[in-house]
Amino acid sequence: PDVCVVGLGYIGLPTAAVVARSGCKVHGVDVTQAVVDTINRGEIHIEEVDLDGLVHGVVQRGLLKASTEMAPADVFVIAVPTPFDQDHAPDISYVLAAGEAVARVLKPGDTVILESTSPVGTTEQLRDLIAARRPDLKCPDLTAETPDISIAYCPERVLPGKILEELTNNDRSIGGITPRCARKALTFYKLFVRGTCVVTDSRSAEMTKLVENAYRDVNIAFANELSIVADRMGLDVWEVIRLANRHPRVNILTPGPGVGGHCIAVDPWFIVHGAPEDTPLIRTARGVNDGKIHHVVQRAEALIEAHPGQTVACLGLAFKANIDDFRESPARAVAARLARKYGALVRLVEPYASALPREFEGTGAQLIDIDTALETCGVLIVLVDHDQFKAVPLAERARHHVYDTRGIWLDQPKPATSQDRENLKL
Ligand code: SAJ
Repeated sequence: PDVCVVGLGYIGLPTAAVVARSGCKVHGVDVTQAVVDTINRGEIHIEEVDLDGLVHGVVQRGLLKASTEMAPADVFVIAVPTPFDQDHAPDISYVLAAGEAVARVLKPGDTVILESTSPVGTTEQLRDLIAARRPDLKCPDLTAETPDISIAYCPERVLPGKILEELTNNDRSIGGITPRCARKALTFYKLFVRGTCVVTDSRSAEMTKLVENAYRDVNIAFANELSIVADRMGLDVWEVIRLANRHPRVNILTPGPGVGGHCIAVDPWFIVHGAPEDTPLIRTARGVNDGKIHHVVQRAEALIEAHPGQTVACLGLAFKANIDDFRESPARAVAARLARKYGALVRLVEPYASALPREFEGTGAQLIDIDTALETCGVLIVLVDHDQFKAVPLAERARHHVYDTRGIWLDQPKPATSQDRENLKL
């Protein structure tokens, strides 16, 4: 089939490239002209392992073309952002705008697939919008026996840093407005997915996506809360988790400076917003993970003030290990607060950054490499578990005053499960 991918960001661009690699002609649509121009030159505007070579190849072979304009196709994949507002209410305006644009070019036989993380019921809203704009097309609902088009919700579940691998190998939920819609969407995913595609209805698939990230958030919150309790009790949280995880049915995740990224800290709010009375646990977990940043700042300040005049190296700004994504990063938030307070005493080590983010301007804080940090800084605050930091020899670490928020500098192995260690190993 000819495929149109709407939204060429972290999900849309890799998806467009993988679909094109399977031999389909792909038309990518993005509202930003610069993004379109970059892709049409065979280059990419985001960082992701192996994506540059793949995009270059499919653009050269004429299989992927980007544009700011919608074009007719057989399958439409919508992968636009769904942010939330100040009250944590989901904003699906980009999805609906994409739906408007798709509706204009739809023809009988087409399939429309929504991939954006969305509150429950969004796919039905998309169907209602298309039905209103295109009264000439019979839209799917459980009473229409032979609809002209199919509409489905099929969320992505790829891990940044492993997107291309997980895009093909992960299982997928395929949620149709009707079973027929699900079967049509399934045919499309079979073109490039090696994992199992499990068919369901659109509302269950929407909720499943939110549940996956809320599950992770709640479990990380448990680990983060334990780390705060352990600090108060003078216990080593890593030792406690390591021991507890020897129990065959206990599997505690890894504490850190908080939860970053664009999904786990956002998606739980979509559930809370849909059922505010019934979600005290999910809401509290968000509060615990956001609050961990303040705890880390306080502990770092106590260590810094216990060693007056010593220079401080904050190790890591990224939102997690071995990636160059600094958006919504708790490490960056902690480092910025320390830089504002201690100014030129603070150094930042981030192997994935070539310059410091704007909030560090004027603080006096400087970007240095890990070797310089080990040579010149008395206090080390580990904020990200980059491999480069894990490789620092034990003797070097012992010469410094260390606050290790990620537990990478333990003599013991990390307390996460082997599966989790695998997931986090990018
Ligand atoms: N983190 C911890 N402790 C842990 C695990 C993670 O502090 O034990 C922190 C990380 O450092 C990071 C944040 O949580 O700041 C999120 O990292 P992550 O690796 O858990 O997840 P993301 O945000 O990169 O990707 C998630 C994934 N969801 C799940 O694992 C359930 C991914 O599969 C989704 O596709 C993605 O969200 C998404 O797009 O929704």
